[in-house]
Amino acid sequence: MGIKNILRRIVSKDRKIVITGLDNAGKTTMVSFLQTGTFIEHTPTMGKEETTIEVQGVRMNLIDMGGQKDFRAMWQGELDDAQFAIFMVDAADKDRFAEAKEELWKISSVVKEIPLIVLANKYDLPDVASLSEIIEALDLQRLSSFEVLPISCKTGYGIVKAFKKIYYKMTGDQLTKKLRPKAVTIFDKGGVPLTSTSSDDVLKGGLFAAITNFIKESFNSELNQIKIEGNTIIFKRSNHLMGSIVIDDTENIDAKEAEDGLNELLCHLENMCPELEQEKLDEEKLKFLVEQYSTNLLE
Ligand SMILES: Nc1nc2c(ncn2[C@@H]2O[C@H](COP(=O)(O)OP(=O)(O)OP(=O)(O)O)[C@@H](O)[C@H]2O)c(=O)[nH]1
Ligand SMILES: [Mg+2]
Repeated sequence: MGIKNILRRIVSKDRKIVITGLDNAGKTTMVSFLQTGTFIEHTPTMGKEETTIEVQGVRMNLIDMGGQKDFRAMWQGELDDAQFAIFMVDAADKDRFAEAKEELWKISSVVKEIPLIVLANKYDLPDVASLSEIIEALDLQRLSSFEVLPISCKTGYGIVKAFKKIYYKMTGDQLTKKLRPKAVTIFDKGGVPLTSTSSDDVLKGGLFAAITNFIKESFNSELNQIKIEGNTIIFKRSNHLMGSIVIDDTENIDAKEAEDGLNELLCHLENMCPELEQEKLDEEKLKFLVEQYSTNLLE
């Protein structure tokens, strides 16, 4: 065996990430969101489930632990040879914070060996606890190191940010993000803009009008990409919606990646809005969904 083989072995070693937290916290929902880019309903995990995902050349072996009482005794054994620990808490279920604290503290000695991140889930719900309330309720300041991040495994809110953090803590490298759009706009089937999110006031000038015109025109053509005022606009259609994404030409544009990002968002919206099948449209809901999901695209 040559030196290259040995190096490859070390470099390509899977990183083991163990995901713990009370039952119903949303652990399995997060794993499936990472795999599919959208929300899927799951039944409670019996024992544990293993999944491998690849993030920028690093293979992450996600161990999704069952959170019901009977399975909690298994957590420590899995954590013993892990490289990273996630503890997930349902931020809307304040009545169970004391129970969550108790379980977290049972495994708290892991922080001496590996990084631990607390994910405060369900941040799509209106009545969630603030991060400082969670820090206090779980007594996190007493840990030698901790980090809490808000996410939603239903809408995707904060997921990329959380995984960037996890990747950095585990590898010491920054997860580079190639796609950095300036704006994302969703239109109805007729080309009427429904909602727009942008990283600055990029849509204030003539650009927004230009995008809207472009969308109308592209009905009659195969055109799905144009350049306006130093920007590239990419356009995509799903069953009931349309979307556009604006990228600065000074960025190293990977059109395929931009299209994939937009496509993921559209698939997610179609999945979350089954009422679209009945030609019904809830604009407020759509706005909220785009806002939450866009945290993964705009940053
Ligand atoms: N509103 C909302 N519901 C969520 C979110 N994430 C998960 N859920 C719901 O919470 C419930 C539990 O999700 P699971 O992913 O099965 O929870 P779990 O932590 O894997 O539970 P165990 O396997 O029993 O440990 C499901 O009904 C999910 O649809 C979220 O971000 N927002
Ligand atoms: Mg589960």
